[in-house]
Amino acid sequence: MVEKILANLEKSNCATDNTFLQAVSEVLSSLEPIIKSDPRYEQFAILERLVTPDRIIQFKVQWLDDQNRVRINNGYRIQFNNALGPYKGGLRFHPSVTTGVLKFLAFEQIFKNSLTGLPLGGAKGGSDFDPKGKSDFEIMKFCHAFMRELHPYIGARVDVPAGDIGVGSREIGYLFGEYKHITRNYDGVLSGKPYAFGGSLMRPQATGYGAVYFAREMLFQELQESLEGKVCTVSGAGNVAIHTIEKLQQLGAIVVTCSDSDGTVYDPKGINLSIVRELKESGRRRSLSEYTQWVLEAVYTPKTEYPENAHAVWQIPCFAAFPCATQNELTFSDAQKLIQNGCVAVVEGANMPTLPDAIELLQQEGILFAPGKASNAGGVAVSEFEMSQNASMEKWDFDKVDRKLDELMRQIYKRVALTAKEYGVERNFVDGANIAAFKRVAEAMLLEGV
Ligand code: NDP
Ligand code: 2IT
Repeated sequence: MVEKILANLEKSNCATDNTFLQAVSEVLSSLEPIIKSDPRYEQFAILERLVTPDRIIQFKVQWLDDQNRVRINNGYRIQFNNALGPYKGGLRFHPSVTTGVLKFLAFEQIFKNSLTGLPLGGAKGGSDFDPKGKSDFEIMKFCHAFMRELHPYIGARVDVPAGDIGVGSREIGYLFGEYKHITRNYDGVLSGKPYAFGGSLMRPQATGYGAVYFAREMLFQELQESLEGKVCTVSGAGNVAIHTIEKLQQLGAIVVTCSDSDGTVYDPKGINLSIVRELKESGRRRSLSEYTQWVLEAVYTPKTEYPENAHAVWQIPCFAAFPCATQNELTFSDAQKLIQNGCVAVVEGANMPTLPDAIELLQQEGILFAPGKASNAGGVAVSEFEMSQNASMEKWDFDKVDRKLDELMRQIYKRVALTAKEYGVERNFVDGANIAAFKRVAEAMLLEGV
């Protein structure tokens, strides 16, 4: 049955949708053993319905740049599945955004949100707009134009977008400003808002901190190991990477790498996060190559030096690796290098950063592999905490949110590990995550009817 669904999907989706097909294929192969266990799955076409988005909204975004020239971008929102709650998922602003990429992200989001145990459906959206090199005023004008088109489709109980690549609290602030202006409705229609008006404490930190909480629990339960004193490698230099590094350092780990779209920094003494923040959080994103101006012993490797499908970050020996940049950034040869260098765990902060053959190899070699839909779910979980605070007009303190996040990440680990064990694939956290997430969504779909 799984093969038939995949074949149909390949026919009905275009060639550029390969990341979507990659995500679906991974999930369906995990589900193969359980699909026969309940005849209702086939009878009510649960799989076919699950791989088909509820709707794909596409719109034109037209805006004026600082020279008053007219600019046009494509905008999207993909509402994939709302069996468990309002559609929920981030917005990505990056030139590589297409419906294919957003379909993969929205599809993954259904399962991630299910794993949190919270009432959230799955969605994703964004634009091929490139925020790099744009002035603050241009970002504001673009966000306002984007929301002018998006606003009819979202709502606090309908669909609640948040941030992703290229979208942080500044962009969410501008998007909210326009939403309020048009609708005169001051509700929690977006999460990841600035703390000054409706945002939750800890949302900026949540994805990275959550990934480290997941790693800590997994390492303790599986290997009775801690992160203290251990060398870790992190890719990316954005929201998720920065907060992953921050929490790892707080727990006593030595993080020796970070990277951006142009290259990788290796700092054997440990990454100086204030420098990374200075380069990456000051509005316009500067290149990490500037890091070596401050730290002379650090080595910067431009991306172009790694032509053979290998990435500089994963060549560095480490105890645990945290891919936190983007999809398909950890390849088979990277996995070989990690294994050769004695790495014991790979924990995904990004969405689908590891290629399927690399995952298979890591698992075969007994490396603990935490899939993003489990280990990076802390971000969307704290988004839901923000929705709760907005709905009840409350403000929770930092410690409360942090405690709840830590507890939730431990629960996700437990759910995933126990499910894997229950289905005879112990320590296969990919299958554990896909099966546990699927069962919750499928049950809701069955109870709600066709
Ligand atoms: P940011 O925009 O803050 O940072 C993204 C980082 O990845 C930057 O360092 C960027 O480099 C690099 N990057 C982006 N695209 C590419 C590319 N095509 N090739 C190489 N490097 C690239 O995004 P986030 O940190 O928010 O997101 C990172 C990952 O985490 C994504 O996969 C996202 O989907 C996922 N995620 C994010 C969550 C969140 O709450 N923000 C929640 C869960 C998952 P440069 O600086 O050069 O642009
Ligand atoms: O991939 C993700 O989980 C996110 N970008 C965050 C989604 C959210 O709604 O907070």
